[in-house]
Amino acid sequence: MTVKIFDTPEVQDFLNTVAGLDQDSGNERAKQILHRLLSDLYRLIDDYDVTPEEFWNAVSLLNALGHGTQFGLLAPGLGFDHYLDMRMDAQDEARGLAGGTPRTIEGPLYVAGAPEVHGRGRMDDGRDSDGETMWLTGQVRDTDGNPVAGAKVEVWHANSKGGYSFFDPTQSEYNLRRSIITDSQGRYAVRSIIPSGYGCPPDSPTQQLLDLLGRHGQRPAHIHYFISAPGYKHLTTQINLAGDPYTFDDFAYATREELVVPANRFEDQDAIARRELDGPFSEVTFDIELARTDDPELQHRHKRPRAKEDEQDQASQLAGTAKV
Ligand code: MBD
Ligand code: FE
Repeated sequence: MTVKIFDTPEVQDFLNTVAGLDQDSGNERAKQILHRLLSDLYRLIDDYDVTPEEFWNAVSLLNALGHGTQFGLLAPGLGFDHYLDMRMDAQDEARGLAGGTPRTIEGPLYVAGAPEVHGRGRMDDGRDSDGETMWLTGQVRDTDGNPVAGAKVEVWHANSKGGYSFFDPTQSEYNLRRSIITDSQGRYAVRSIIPSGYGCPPDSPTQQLLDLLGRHGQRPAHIHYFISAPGYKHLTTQINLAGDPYTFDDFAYATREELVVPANRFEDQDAIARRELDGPFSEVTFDIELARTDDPELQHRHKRPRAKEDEQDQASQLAGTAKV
């Protein structure tokens, strides 16, 4: 039998109590947001006649999502990361700060403190025998086309199995993670390996929920970027390699037309010899345009919990250097 109790004074009073609205201490914004969130969920339980069994199954799923980085994985799958991007795009538009290379989501797998290289360097440790050599190059420019020398280009990507160092204990520390400072022409060039796409672990709680929605948990091959320089808006973005079956079917909704980049394969002996390699390689070129801003807030990535970020902050404070 269906009953409706949400709109009764008892339930409304109860919600006020649960959200601490009758308490002097606590955080006012937290109370307002929790009150709204709980109200919406209580109403949903009433409207959909959610059974105790369904409710406790959901609790069990939430418990499972508490392990590892599972909630960080489900969040992009449910579109939250992309939705926050859409809001930041709209805010930039309203502030007159649109323009430049588009942003797209950071994802849950950044690790702070990667080794820094100037202009050129190598990102892979040479131990991934299935990884095809990739030269990743590009130029950072402002929206008028002038090169930005000394920009910081942080790059991180998966190996040939779709795994990221730090989260995948089989890889060496900071494998496929570098912070590159652009040269006098604003250029960067790193040798690495072509990444594979990522798939949510099939037995993970994230995939369980996606299964309920009839959705896959696959991402195309992609490469993450943070780009920053004094006087410019910090950019969080990624490129998606063209031709991947998931390039336009990303479970994390990070693909944008302007961010799809081909990997050009070279097989001729001359090109291979010129690069001092012993087999075919691919070239990926990604030029980046930064928008200007004088607002120091917008020149840095937004705060969020990130692997090793607090340690880095502490280390740079101890060294007496400016916190970035
Ligand atoms: C990834 O590599 C990623 O970038 C995102 C957003 C989610 C899962 C794995
Ligand atoms: Fe990723």
